[in-house]
Amino acid sequence: MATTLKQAYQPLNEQTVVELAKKLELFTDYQHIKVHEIGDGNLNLVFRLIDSVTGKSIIVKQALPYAKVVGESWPLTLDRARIESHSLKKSAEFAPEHVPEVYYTDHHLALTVMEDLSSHVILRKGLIEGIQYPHLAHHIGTFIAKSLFYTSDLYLHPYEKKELVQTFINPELCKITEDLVFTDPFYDIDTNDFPSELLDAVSELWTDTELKKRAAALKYKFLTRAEALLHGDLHTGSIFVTETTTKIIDPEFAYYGPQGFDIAHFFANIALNYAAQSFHISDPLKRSDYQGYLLGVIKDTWETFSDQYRELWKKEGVEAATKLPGFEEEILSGLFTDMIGFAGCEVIRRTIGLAHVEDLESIGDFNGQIELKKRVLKLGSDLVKKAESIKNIDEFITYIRSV
Ligand code: SR1
Ligand code: MG
Repeated sequence: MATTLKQAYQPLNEQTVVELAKKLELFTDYQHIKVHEIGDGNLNLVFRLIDSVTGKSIIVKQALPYAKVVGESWPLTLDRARIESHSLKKSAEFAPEHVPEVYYTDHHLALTVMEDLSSHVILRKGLIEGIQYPHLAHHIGTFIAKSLFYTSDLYLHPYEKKELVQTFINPELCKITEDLVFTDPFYDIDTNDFPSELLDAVSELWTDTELKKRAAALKYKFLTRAEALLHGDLHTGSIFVTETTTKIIDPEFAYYGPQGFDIAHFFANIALNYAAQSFHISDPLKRSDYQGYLLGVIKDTWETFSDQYRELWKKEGVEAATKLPGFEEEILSGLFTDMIGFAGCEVIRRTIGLAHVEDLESIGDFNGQIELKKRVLKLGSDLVKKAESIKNIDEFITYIRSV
């Protein structure tokens, strides 16, 4: 494969991406190459190239200089492609089975050539269809434990850790989260998006000073705590699954932040699916079985995560503090409390903020959807305000069950 293109940035299309593949010698023959733009996210172009004779396929992902979800009026740094490829490569050092392999990156063109995961489906879609993934909890718990531990001061030399903090300085993408997750949903700001039928419920949030203070405190942690390298946007649309494999994709929001953030976003999105299943599955027995599965995913993910984190701490911790008896429990308990609050913010913003989730939006019964969203907002608000008093994963699950 050629090593550098030295080309100025321009957005690719289905023709120019083949030219690029030729220059990079990604295939040996181009007669039977088929190309499709398959990006359905908010921000990027994603091309799938396949040789229809050999079956070999690859993904070329390119950042656009604006947020696709809004349009060219919202400019957005191309540097996120660098962040994404660095993050995928970092994760491949300790969890290669859970990320797509990166074949090539070009920071000028803001692109990454990577493994095609078309044999997988986006977890959010699978969950909406009511499919169970038996290894999901174990895989996500493992991935998060390793990501947090191996990129933290517990394991790295402080110089190495600070170098990584620098590599992953990601101000523009962090600002999106700071605004869309922690600020806008709590104020009357025009990025918010909800039907007028929700105005009373939303106004209650906007006038709840305690809620706003708690959300501000969580935002402050997001702004200031460089604890470990995060994915930064670990919702169920950032996870590819099959029955046996789990791949985490799209880490363009990666940065050094508070440890409870990623697991919170995973749990919040599972909780949103749990809520939506009251409408997606009409048979009460099947519904209760599936909702039980979802709560089991939350419990098993937390248990896998905390067990593995403790194990890594014990066996591979190098920082002096890792030798202090009981200190890991203090850190885990703080992480747990942060996690509850972050999950509450994510639940709220996915209901009334700029970026919604298909789980809720695909509910056909409009009045039912509105009533459910009111309960979801109450859940989010409770989680943010009562984070300190929720002491373990079973209590967290009890809150979700009440939605
Ligand atoms: C303008 S980006 C909107 C949302 O999409 C991404 O996936 C992040 O979740 C972001 O908040
Ligand atoms: Mg994404």
